[in-house]
Amino acid sequence: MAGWHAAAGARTVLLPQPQSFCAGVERAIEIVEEALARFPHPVYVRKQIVHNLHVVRDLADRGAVFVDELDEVPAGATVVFSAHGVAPSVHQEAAGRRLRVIDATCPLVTKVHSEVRRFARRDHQIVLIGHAGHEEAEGTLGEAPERTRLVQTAADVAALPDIDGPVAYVTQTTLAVDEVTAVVAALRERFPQITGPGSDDVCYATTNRQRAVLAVAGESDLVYVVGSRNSSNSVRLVELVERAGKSARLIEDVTGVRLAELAGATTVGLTAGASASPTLVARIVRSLRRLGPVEVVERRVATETITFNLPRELAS
Ligand code: 10E
Ligand code: SF4
Repeated sequence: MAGWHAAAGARTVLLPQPQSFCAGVERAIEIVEEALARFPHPVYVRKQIVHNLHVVRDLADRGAVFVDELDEVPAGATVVFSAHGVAPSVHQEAAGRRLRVIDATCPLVTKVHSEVRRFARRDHQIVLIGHAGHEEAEGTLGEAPERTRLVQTAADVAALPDIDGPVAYVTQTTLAVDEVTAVVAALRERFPQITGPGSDDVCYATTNRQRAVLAVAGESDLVYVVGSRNSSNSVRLVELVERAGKSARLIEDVTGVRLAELAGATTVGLTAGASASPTLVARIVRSLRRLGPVEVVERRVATETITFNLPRELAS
């Protein structure tokens, strides 16, 4: 194999923990599995249930039909809403079409939607820190579109118009903690009276995966992050490692591993975003073992025990 000799040799693989599936993703996958088991097929899923190619392919193989918009779902059929959440207008459209809806929105995303509604009821103008075009941001914006503005950076904050009256901010759940801190600081300077969420909107899983990858980045010659391109939390992990001055690469699975970059990389960090399965990580470790002896070292910064109940429609 070309490059095999250069890449061969003993190496250490550092596995930051936590990594891989979070509670919201596990719940969303289980919701589709349960819907497939209980309801007449086809079971439709609006958008990717989570932003991972392998998860989507696997559920599609088992009968789930992924669609972009509700008008692709026949009246009366069952449709699952993705873990990223939807705007109220999507719920209204589904009700109008007499669809059986099973909502796989992560409860921690639902919490952000509730904050927006609460601020809106109190007549606040709202700033959402998030990424334009991302499904979670679209859904959250949809709670109070007439009074919510989206910003991504401190420069976006500077470009905001003056706002009369009370102002509040909320955030997407999968942002980089250090970036949110910078944008919130800019918001506080611009709007000293601004109120925020009771506790941070960046969720426990995002925070833990970021802390964990930073705990191994310094020692790693290269860090692989397993995840799909459209997975915000996975991309944030890559950027975080790069901001720490180290090399990182997002790979979909073992096929993304390049022998050329492993030459001289005797310590490799290996993590996975919240929507990437741990089996993808295990396969990469197995393939690295074909290049020589591998010592796997786990670095755990937190233990996650959180689980979420299934929605009412599937609870019994
Ligand atoms: O692109 P994201 O990181 O928001 O989503 P993902 O599907 O890769 O990971 C799960 C995160 C969710 C559902 C958003 N809170
Ligand atoms: Fe929920 Fe956080 Fe996982 Fe998103 S990343 S699904 S908010 S637990």
